Amino acid sequence: MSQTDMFGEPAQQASPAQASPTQQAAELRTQLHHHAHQYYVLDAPQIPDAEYDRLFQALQALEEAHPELRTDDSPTQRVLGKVLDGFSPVRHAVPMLSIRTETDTEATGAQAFDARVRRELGLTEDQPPVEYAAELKFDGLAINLRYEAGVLVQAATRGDGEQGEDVTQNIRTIGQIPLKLQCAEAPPAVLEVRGEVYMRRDDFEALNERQREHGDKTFVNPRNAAAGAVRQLDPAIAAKRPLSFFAYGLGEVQGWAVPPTHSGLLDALGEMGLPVCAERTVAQGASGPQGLVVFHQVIGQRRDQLPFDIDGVVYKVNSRELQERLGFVTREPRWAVAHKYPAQEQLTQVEGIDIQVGRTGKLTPVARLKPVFVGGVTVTNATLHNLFELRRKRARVGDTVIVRRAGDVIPEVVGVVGEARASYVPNFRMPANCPVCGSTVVREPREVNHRCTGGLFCAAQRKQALLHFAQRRAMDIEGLGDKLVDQLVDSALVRTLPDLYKLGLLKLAALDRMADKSAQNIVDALDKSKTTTLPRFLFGLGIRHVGEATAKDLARHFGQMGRKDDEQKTGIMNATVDQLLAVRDVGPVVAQSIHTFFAQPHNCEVVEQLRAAGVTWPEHEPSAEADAASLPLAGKTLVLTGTLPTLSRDEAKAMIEEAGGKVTGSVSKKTHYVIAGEEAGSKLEKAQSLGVPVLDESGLLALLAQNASGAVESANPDQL
Ligand code: D41
Repeated sequence: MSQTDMFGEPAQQASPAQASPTQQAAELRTQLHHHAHQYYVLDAPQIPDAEYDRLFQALQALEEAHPELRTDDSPTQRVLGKVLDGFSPVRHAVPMLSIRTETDTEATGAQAFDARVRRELGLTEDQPPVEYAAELKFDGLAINLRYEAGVLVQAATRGDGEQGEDVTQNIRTIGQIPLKLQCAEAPPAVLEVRGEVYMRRDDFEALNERQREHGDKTFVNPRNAAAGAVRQLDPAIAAKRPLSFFAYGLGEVQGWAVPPTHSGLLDALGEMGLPVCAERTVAQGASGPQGLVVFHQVIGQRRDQLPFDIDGVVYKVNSRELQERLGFVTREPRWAVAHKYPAQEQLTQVEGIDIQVGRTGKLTPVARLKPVFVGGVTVTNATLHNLFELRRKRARVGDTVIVRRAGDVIPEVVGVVGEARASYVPNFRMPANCPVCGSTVVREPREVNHRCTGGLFCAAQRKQALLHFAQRRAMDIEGLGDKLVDQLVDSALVRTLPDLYKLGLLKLAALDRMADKSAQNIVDALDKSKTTTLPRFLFGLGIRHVGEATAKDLARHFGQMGRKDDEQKTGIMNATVDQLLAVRDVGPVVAQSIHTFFAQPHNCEVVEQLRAAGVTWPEHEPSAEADAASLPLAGKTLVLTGTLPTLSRDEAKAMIEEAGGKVTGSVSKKTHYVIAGEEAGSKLEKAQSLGVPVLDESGLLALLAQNASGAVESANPDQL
């Protein structure tokens, strides 16, 4: 919501002519508080931004004309001009406790907590289960908000728990934090709300993007960015850092009947206009702690999809009375525990920066790291992507860096901590020659990547090309992995793809550490791979920009590989750029790349030699019918979720693709249909919230049958 300094006309409906300026100001504030809550907290604005701005400017004009009407809780007073010299200390009325943290990765953490609580309460097995509230553990910084008579008067950091710092000015700039509580009755005389200030991941990305544009320093993660913003001495700068807040507890309270449960407390705080996270649950009944175990698991699976970082979940005894009976030890309540997930970020040292050469010759700088356990695995190296990323992150040998591994993504170096280097470390440079084959390294204009020009002369590219050819989704040569490919290339037994089929038992068995049985398995796998399909073969060739999907499209469109010496000039090998452009989803870059590939005699030679070695695939005549545009699901994007009653996921996917449709992993406004089966999860909810049509299996079959008359007869594109 933009809040400009411009003075506007006071909004008519908000300032009836007979009302006094005091009444007018009060009315405008009420409206503005309400709409700010709708916008920032509920994410459900009821009026356009321009209308909000009009109300805001009307209030500003009124306060300008009558400065005595200005109040601390006025929405005009969020950003105050003064730059601070430092933060004043604040003694907390009630100490800010910390929370006991369990880092064990066992799902049983909740059961251990329950057992401890029951023991401390002196409950025996035959007594009923204790009720628990479970919530997220936000990765931000703890803040105490002090409201007096419903008005925000102070915000302080946790500090050492006894004494923190006064960060009121900066906290006031957070739109989500109400300057005034919404209370049906008289507001509490004193209400201290505790919670976490954090930054959403999208806000963090946008902030870093802005910082980069202005040549300012970027932040390593949302937590650091949030902490920096809260402790920013210039509130005008703090106001530009997009922060958010979630409430999770109380400090001092006077004149308020605190709800008897933690879940009730969070509900009540929500009703007062404070942001509380909806991702929470109450585990009650006989299953008691089991509900917490499930919560921990479910949230753990969805962690990467949340819009903000969390580092665990928190379990709390729900009843206030029991909380009081349990009390605390050494600043940690006995009634709460944080159950952490494996950290997604860890600190470690860069021991070196290596260069990896990929299949297409791309040089990737990779940080060699002191081994560190992160995201559930031990990481020894992490990509730095390219020279520009590396420079941007300022990573050098000897630096302490933050390594992140979220979900299944490749570990990466997020940034460097601290500036001080023990001694001068030269800036990293890309080598002028490929570290593997010595060929010249180039960087094309406007490209960020450096490339080795050695092509298949380069052993690194050869190895990657072989691995690409052998992978499951291509020729599926079982047993031909990293180690074997290294051996085959290093011993010069294999130089080109066709060499693989000349290996034979004797040569394989003669390799180091190769048992006869294993050698036989490889021979069998190679034999088996010879009977393949056109899309697999095409994909396996490793033509730049030709992934699995494009390979399928090409196979469907052309039906045949073709031969260079064919007078008719049919098939993919002979296709002109224009003919290639007629294939669905093939644009100029892809078309050019395919054309260039087959314009190289050595590439055509490879295809011929593979054929000569016995590699075969079924072909068909190119037909207009086979053209994608005429297929029933042409141009449609579908998402599969849950378990379908009769079709496996792969079968359903193949049927959709064969009908010209695309299957993607996530639901968006652009999704045409979601096919939902048993136990469909968040994708189904998302579809419903976006109004994307949802079909079950029979709905899918009906869709496929609709105008299947026009579709290709043979079916699986994989078996063309
Ligand atoms: O999300 C959090 N980081 C979080 C922190 C939470 N959800 N609940 C918390 N509850 C407490 C008690 C039990 C003491 C009210 C906390 C914290 N404390 C906390 N975080 C840092 C210091 C204290």
